Amino acid sequence: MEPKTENMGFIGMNNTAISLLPHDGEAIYYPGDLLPLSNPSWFDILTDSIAWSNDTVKMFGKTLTLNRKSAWYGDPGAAYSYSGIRREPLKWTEELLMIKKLCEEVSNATFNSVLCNYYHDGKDGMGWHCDDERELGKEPIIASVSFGAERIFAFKHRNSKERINIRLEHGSMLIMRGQTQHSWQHALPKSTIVHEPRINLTFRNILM
Ligand SMILES: O=C(O)CCC(=O)C(=O)O
Ligand SMILES: [Mn+2]
Repeated sequence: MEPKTENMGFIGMNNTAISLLPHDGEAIYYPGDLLPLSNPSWFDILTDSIAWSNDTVKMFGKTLTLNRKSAWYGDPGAAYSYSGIRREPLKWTEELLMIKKLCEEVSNATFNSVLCNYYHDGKDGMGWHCDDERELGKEPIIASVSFGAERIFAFKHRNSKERINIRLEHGSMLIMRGQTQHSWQHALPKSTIVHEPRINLTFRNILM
């Protein structure tokens, strides 16, 4: 698989990728047709090859099991704690390493881990949050790749409450960097009109 790196400029250069945030961070959207991930078979390959388990969150001292499924992969030692739960990484699969390499080429950054999320349909979503855990460092770079059903992804500025929505299509990539995780929250809102499943992979770099 040879990624097409020659046409990955920002909007204003050659109109191939879209810069979403007006200030306080950078979020660049690469539509699926810019990347070599648009083959629909990617969805089934990832569904079958990732060790999905039901996601859990700790709330008011109780552990709740969510419908959404997830998995955490990475280099040995790249453990991640969020929502009060510490996760040790599973060993990289061939497919995840291939997608990681593409993310590194597009973002010019390196990643040592990935959070995989599986949303059965529009009833599964993710609430407002920032990926600002200490182990991600001061200005984390996160590459988010989506497969399957198109879903709206929303940003909300922490102070001004400005809202920006983007439809994340199959085979697309969203790169967040700079101040994004400090100044903007993001969410995957639930939807009554989405009946198909979606997979999202967020590649991260855990400081070790
Ligand atoms: O599913 C998505 O597009 C967002 C996932 C996300 O924000 C996360 O895993 O932190
Ligand atoms: Mn997030």
